[in-house]
Amino acid sequence: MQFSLVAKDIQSKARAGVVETAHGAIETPIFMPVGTAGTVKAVHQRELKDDIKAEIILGNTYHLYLRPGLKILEQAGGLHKFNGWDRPILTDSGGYQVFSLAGTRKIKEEGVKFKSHIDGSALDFTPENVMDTQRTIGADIIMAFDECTPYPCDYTYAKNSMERTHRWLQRCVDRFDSTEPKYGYDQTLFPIVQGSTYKDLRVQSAETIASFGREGNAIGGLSVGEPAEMMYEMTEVVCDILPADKPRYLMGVGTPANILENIALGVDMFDCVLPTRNARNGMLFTTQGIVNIRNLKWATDHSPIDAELGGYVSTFYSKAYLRHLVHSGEYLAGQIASVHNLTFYLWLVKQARQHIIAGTFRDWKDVMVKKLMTRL
Ligand code: PRF
Repeated sequence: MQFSLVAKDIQSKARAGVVETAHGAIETPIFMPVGTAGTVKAVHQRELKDDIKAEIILGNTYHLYLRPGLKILEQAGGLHKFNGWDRPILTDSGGYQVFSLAGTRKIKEEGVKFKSHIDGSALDFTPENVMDTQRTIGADIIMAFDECTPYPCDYTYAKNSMERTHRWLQRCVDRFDSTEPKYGYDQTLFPIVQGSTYKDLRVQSAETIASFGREGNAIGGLSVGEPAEMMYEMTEVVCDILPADKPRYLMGVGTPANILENIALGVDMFDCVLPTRNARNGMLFTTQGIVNIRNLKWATDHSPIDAELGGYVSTFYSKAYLRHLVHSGEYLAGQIASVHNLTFYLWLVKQARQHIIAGTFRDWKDVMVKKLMTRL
């Protein structure tokens, strides 16, 4: 993997860059649609490419390990071959899903023992086997096995957990560096900064993570319920320490405003279920603000979902029609809303990139943050 910086904003810490992987290039800042189980819910690969213009998608080790399982993924020749997405893929390690989804779990130095959320069977994730699993899934970028602490989290727990995450990282690196890719193309391992909402822990963690000298770095443990200002404070502390010549990935963030504010602090990559999950509940992110398409006020609005955004579904279908589909419980509602929201998220980061290159990012961002979070 290669990263090159294309431009730096003069008014903020925002950057524009290019990440090159074995499955093609990604222009940063970028948003990665979440495809937990090897599918971005309700969206065809062709729509992801042609309409949404996604450049990289995310998969989850935890879900893919449970279903379809490693045997089938290996038979297929990896996840790219299995789902037909021939562009870059990043897999999260399970370090978050185990803590958010799994039932009873026991965290030990060796790893985490927990029960499957599907059939209750006993599972055991260790830094080593999570590296092996991600080798088999075959993502271009794979993530270290970490613990994402909840918010709030007491200092002692956060410190002990962070230190264990660092020890787990050493084991991830040892395993990853002593194994080969399974399908003939390179993979790269990103470590994850933790440290909850404590500045001194974030500094320690960022310094430790940077010292591993990997090709990219991630920031975890944020957007777990803390106030947005606290998240920005932590992101800034961490971005100022992580090397400038490597991409920085903020995991599981966020709203359009969160994304723009974190770009301004030096983050390059994002993922979040928000655009797709909220789409399935009738919440649309548009260039004019937030639309709850279930509201009566849209019943007679025959204008396009988002004329300014452009793109196929957002200009072809009207708000009134989409509202009708939602109220009728039609499958197409979730499909249209998901494609729309993702098109919007990809448009947003592309606009950010263009403004960074033009040197107008911060002024544009300040206007957009207010506009995009207005409820229409
Ligand atoms: N760790 C991992 N995945 C994540 C997170 C984390 O801390 C988060 C936190 N927002 C989202 N996804 N491995």
